Amino acid sequence: MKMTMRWFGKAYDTVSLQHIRQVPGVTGVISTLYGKLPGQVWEKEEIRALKEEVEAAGLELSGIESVNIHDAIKTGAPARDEYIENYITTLTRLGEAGIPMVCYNFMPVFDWTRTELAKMRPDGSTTLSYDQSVIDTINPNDMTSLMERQSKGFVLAGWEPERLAKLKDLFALYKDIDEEKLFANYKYFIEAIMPVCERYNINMAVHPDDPAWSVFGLPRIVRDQEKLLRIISLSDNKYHGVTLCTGSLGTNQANDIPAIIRSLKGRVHFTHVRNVLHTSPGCFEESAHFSSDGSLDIFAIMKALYDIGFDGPMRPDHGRNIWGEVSIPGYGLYDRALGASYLSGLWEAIGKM
Ligand code: CS2
Ligand code: MN
Repeated sequence: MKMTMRWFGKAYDTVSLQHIRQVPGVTGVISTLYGKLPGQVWEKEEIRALKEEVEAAGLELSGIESVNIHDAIKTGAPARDEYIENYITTLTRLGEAGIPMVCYNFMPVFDWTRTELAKMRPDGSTTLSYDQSVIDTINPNDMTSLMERQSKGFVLAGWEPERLAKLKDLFALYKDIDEEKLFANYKYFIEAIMPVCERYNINMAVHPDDPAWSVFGLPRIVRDQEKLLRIISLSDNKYHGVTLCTGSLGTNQANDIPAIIRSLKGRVHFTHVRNVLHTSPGCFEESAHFSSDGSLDIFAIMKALYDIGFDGPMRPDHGRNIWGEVSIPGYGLYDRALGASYLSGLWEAIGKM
């Protein structure tokens, strides 16, 4: 396992590479070209500059999160081949730069979905939370403004205002898309990109849907053991794998995450480890990483990862905002640094057991 932290780039992040470098055990960052829209080709020069900047700070660029997938690909629209070509060009350039892993998701319209971005916890920290009853009563059109209102002016990954401005058209695109069609379109995409991944040794790591169920009637397929195994079976190629995000899969209490990890041996290419606290049915908040603070057994999760020989990048996922820190919601320095240290500590202990 390589411990990393997510970094959004100098222009967007409140956390610097120098800060990340000082978190014990962290050797790399996971980053992206944050301004890119799904479907846009990444320029060689931009990739090189990002890599050099990270390396100049004494860190490794351990992977990209995310290279987002255009909705034409997810819906199988006529323009998909053109967008797949663009995706392959970007992967080729990332491969030439030696990037070993690319994270992406296959969620229709909305990426991660929360109803509150700064819910106050008893200890005075704030965190991201989700309440299904809020989602059930609002119009999807209001979702973007709900998020925007709470974003404190920061750009939220996966919530590109340019894309979501055309929400009506987006929903129209998905009108006839059910789970089966999504699987078929996914297979078409993954088969098309595997040769370039093989050529450059790029592990592709699909991120689970968050929360792990359908929202606003849109199909979601990356959400439990059965579906993850079906996704893996779309291609025998070992470069086709998953981002094991415990916080996303853990939104559904029926998901046995250690069992899921064991069933995906060899195909877990990236891990996001964090905890969630279930407060009532359909409601949860993001707790501190410690097992004792949430509903997940983080030790059992780390043990399962250790047992399957996981050797890819890991990162603490969203953290709470603590000690008065103002940051991109979920992406402050302090709580993620505590999370990274806790996870590194568990890993060392498991190794010595
Ligand atoms: C998620 C996603 O892990 C996360 O922070 O909230 O935004 C994730 O980065 C994407 O779904 C991956 O494409
Ligand atoms: Mn995640």
